[in-house]
Amino acid sequence: MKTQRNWPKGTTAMAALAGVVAAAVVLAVAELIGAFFTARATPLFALGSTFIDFTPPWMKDFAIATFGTNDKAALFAGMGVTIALLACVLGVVAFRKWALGVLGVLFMGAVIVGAVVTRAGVNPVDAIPSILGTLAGLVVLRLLVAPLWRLKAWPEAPADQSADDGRPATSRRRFFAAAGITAVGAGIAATGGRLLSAARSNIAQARSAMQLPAPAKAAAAVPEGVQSPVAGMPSWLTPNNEFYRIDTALSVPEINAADWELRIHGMVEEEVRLTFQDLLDAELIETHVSLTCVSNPVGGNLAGNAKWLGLPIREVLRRAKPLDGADMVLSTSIDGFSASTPLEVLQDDRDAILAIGMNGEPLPLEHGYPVRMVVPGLYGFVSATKWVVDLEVTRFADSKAYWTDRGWSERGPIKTMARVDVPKSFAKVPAGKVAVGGTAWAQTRGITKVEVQIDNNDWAEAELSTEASLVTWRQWSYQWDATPGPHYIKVRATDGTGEVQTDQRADPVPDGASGWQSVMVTVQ
Ligand SMILES: Nc1nc2c(c(=O)[nH]1)N[C@H]1C(S)=C(S)[C@@H](COP(=O)(O)O)O[C@H]1N2
Ligand SMILES: [Mo]
Repeated sequence: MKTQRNWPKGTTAMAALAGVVAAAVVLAVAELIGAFFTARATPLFALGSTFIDFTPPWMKDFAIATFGTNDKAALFAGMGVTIALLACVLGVVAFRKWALGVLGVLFMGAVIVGAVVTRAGVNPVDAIPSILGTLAGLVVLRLLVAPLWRLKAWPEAPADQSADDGRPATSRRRFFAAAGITAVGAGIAATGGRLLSAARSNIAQARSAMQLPAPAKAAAAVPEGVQSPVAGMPSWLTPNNEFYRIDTALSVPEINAADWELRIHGMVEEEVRLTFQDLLDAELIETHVSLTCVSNPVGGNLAGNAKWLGLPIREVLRRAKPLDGADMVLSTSIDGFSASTPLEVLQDDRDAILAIGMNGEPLPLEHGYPVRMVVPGLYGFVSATKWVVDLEVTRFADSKAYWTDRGWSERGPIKTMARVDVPKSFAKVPAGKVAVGGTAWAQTRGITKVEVQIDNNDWAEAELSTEASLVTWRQWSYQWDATPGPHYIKVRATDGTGEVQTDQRADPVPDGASGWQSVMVTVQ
């Protein structure tokens, strides 16, 4: 049977383009109207966040290994391509069978609305931008597809039709003009939406204006010599803008410090509520602590060292009085992320804190403003909850944290790790004396030795920089007499318990990577 697809060439491509323009309108209108709602309610953020929540551990691991801290940009790019492809299909479907196209668009709209309303801290009214965006997209799709239908009718139309309306060339011109104007309009609406929501948010301004109180107990002075003398080493103290960032938040939660409240509840004698003012008024301590991400591959740079200002969590727990049998604190962020931390770790003298300051400034928004947890010795995924609003005293047997539900471990003590920072992998260096430098960490146990092995020679002891504390990383350096040719530099650390870093290779999933880093360099 012969189909009656006698449309001029290119009509299907134009229909696909109509779909893409309509999708752009959906997103742009939602973005513009969304400026008056929570940022997490815009379609891209909601869809992306939902996608992240359903990401299996191997894929998260892959994304971080491949894109590092650019994983979010990669996600947006992937989403953009997927949405554009779906939009092409919907455009063609709408052109062939309008009713089916409408159904498809409404289905996509429903998916977006579903993603929006299921985000933590999002209200049903926050669906309004997505609903209006979907309707606007539907209208645009109709307006763009209709002239294409006239193209289809053209070959059978009488040649003497007076108006040139419907003539392929005219229809085509009109189509591209309409599509172009709509696309530009969508771009303006989207940009306007971004600017508007930035202008409406005064959280960043409130943060810059905030004065941190002086600590009741200042950090121990950093001794001389913590910085390795090797040129090109990262700074012992990581500046805030260079501190690695890892989280599931596609848009940084914006919390008004004046509205912030922390609820401590669950297996406690007394429920406690803490305001930001309570924190400002409390006896705060300052402490240097190195954070590490469980997703850090061997040799990776998902670790940082900062001076934190905050209230020891044990003080808060002392007021709440945990009940017998409790062994875990589930901390939850305003955006739904959660971490399971052993109760005793928050009560011992390691100074786990509710931090409000980072390197002398209020926490940067992306590092948890106004309040986050900092727990020495544990990977971030089980301890370092940013934008924290809830502490539930509970039991490991009763509750699971965000990543534990996704195949990662329920506990996460940091594994001993040594890293080569200089020279870089695959570097070319001149023969002779080569300065090798790196960083090692084993928070709460400390680093007592770092050894370097060139090719298969004997292990040689590196020179350790001064140790600041057991909960901060330690730099090291090594003088290497390099001979021409390709060489491998291997490194391993020994922690304060005398245990040598294992050479047993393990992936980050489920509880952190292990193994020795080996760096290939070419000596010329
Ligand atoms: N709210 C929230 N807090 C979070 C996370 C998150 O996804 N959401 N990620 C955790 C992980 S896995 C790590 S390694 C640290 C990283 O903290 P940083 O981004 O300040 O370096 O934050 C932790 N706190
Ligand atoms: Mo992490």
